Amino acid sequence: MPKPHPRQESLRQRHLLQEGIRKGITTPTGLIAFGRGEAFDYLLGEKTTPPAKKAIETAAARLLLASRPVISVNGNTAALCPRELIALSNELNCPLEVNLFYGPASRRKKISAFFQKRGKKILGAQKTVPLPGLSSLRANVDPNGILKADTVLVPLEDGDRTQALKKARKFVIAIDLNPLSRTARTADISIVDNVVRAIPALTRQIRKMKKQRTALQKTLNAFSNSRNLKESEQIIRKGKLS
Ligand code: PTJ
Repeated sequence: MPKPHPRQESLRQRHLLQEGIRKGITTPTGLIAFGRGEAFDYLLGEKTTPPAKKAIETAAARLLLASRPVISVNGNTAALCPRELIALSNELNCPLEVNLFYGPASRRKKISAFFQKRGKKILGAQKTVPLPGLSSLRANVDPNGILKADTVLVPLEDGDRTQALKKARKFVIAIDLNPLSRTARTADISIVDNVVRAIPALTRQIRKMKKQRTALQKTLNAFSNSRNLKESEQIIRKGKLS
């Protein structure tokens, strides 16, 4: 990687995905999904915007209030921010679960081994059961993980699963750079930010809010996902807050 380079961080993320594909943990289609996300990120100034900060604060409150939170991991997030995902799951004392859209099924085992190498056992690579209302591979969930979860964090997701999770009465927190996506519109809280920034920001926020537990429900009640998404959309369309 050329150093220094004005687009160094972007090159770093692309390189991580390229490596993910080489290791067999990321699907080649993940590059296309990332490219779309990168375009939105460019328009958002490649920063965690004020509406994203609000969504992160609210997501932290909900994750601290949840009785069985689970963090879903796919091929892109495994490649982009594995250590950050482990730190978040340790901070919350909740499981990571691999859940993939694309085959082959062996990719689940590779992702599980990838985390195991970093000292973290994750769910979703052993016995799975179908989540009702979903025809894609994403329907395969761990009976002790997403199936029983009350809150699921879904970074970089597709709309169908978010809808299926909602139908299964889960509280869904999404991280998606596209404020117009079905995922962003269906989730209860959508963080319009790059996972690479959002996951560590969420961990920091949880650490901070653990000390002020009483305000959690108030923070959650004050949040409107549709209003927050509109604010992100305004930044993208007009380059400023509404
Ligand atoms: O590993 P798999 O098989 O589960 O597949 C993962 C991908 C991401 C390929 C799959 O879920 C997929 O095709 O996703 P979509 O439907 O293309 O949606 C991806 C969404 O994530 C889009 O709205 C992108 O804008 C957004 N996105 C891409 N990169 C990032 C992102 N959001 C946050 N951070 C990113 N780095």
